[in-house]
Amino acid sequence: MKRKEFLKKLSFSTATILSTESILSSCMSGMHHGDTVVPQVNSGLFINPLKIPKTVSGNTSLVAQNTTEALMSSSKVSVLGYGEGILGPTIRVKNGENVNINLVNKLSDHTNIHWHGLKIPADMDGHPDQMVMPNETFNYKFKVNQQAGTNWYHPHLHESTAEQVTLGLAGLFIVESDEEKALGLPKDSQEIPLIIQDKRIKADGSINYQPTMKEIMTGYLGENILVNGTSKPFLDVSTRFYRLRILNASSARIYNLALSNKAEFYLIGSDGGLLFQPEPVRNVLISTGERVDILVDFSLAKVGEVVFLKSEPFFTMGNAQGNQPFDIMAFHVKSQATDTFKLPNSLLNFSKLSASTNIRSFTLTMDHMAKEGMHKINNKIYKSNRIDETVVLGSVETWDFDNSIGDEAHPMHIHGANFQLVSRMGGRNAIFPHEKAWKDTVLVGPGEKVRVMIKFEIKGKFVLHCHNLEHEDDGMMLNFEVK
Ligand SMILES: [Cu+2]
Repeated sequence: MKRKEFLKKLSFSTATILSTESILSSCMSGMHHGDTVVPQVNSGLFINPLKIPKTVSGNTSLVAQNTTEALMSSSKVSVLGYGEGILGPTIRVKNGENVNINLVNKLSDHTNIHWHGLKIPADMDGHPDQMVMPNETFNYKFKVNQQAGTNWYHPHLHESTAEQVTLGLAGLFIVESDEEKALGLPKDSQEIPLIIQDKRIKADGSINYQPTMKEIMTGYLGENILVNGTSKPFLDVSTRFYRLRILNASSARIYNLALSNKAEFYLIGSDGGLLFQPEPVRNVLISTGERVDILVDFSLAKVGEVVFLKSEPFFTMGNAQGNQPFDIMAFHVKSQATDTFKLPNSLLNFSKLSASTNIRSFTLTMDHMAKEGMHKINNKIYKSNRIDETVVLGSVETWDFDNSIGDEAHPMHIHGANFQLVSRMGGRNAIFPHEKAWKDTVLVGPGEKVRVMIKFEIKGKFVLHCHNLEHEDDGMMLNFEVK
């Protein structure tokens, strides 16, 4: 059976088994556009002040728990968080610092923390083997040894990562350095973290994470776009430069970020830290797990103007999403300001990897007839006790993520190492400005083969996986060991 026919049959059969509640809530919370879940576009004003997660040091305690949050209205609903309310605090440390974070598991389920983007020892990385059971604690202790950048943390379990992240377990982990400080980038109230997630909302206002069979294939897409756990958010700004540290913590939704006034903005960083130089762009496609650090010059707008951060349509990532524009948040340009900030010509000098000792290829496929796990890497699904690849410590290798025959998007993420892009063949056929820095997650679109060079500096057992969290939970992951 061809995949399209299969999808047609499947969408019919899943429609018949949907519960009354999910039919009701999907009718209430958004539109289904054929097979596509479309974000609500013109449904209400952006009237909720953007929540900003509190900032804590690297010496803290995170309590994973059931908590409440006013998500869609002023009445509080049940969510998950690393403290009071949805999400977790922003952890802010300086490169070289020792981190000591105690995770307390107050959930009824097991959990753990993966420090996405941090290059730390394998036994602290939150491998799916390393579980923290209910009512137990785990002390994450490591030294930060990497350049300044926007990283994040979230649970990393085999088969239930998506649910815990979607219900609220995620937070930012920002690394600072003297080199970065010397650039004088906008800070304090001009440095804004934006954690973007899409959610499906039940009739009672709480989050509905019950992916259908189709969504296990394509990824869970919610109709409501939240930023820092705020629905329809706005932020007051003045006519000056702002630094926005943006994380896509959605399960599967990709955003083509742009400003509603079509103004240029400047990419200054990506997953693994700063770029060589600011890159002026008018849009950036950010897949799940990726971060972009951007500068927006609101002096190009007039006082009284409203500028939206929005997602523009895109047509290169399969059929499930991308064909509608929608607003994400509003910036109210409220006051005039004199800005002394000058955009630097250069940001950070880092060496380009140029020689590797080995090439490995990872073929990404979707086998809808498979008995366990439809999404595969090299025709395998994840097995925790199987080491799929062994890598020599200190080596630089070339890895190909090959989605040439696939028709879905796979944001591929590696733990315990960073990489640099070498090429993208097929599909979009280009390396984009935000991909010109160290990265840990790269979007491999349908028909694309992305080649990266990876430097392996930490020994131990780590995972490579797709960061579409439904794909990951379905088994699109493998182990590699550096020794
Ligand atoms: Cu995937």
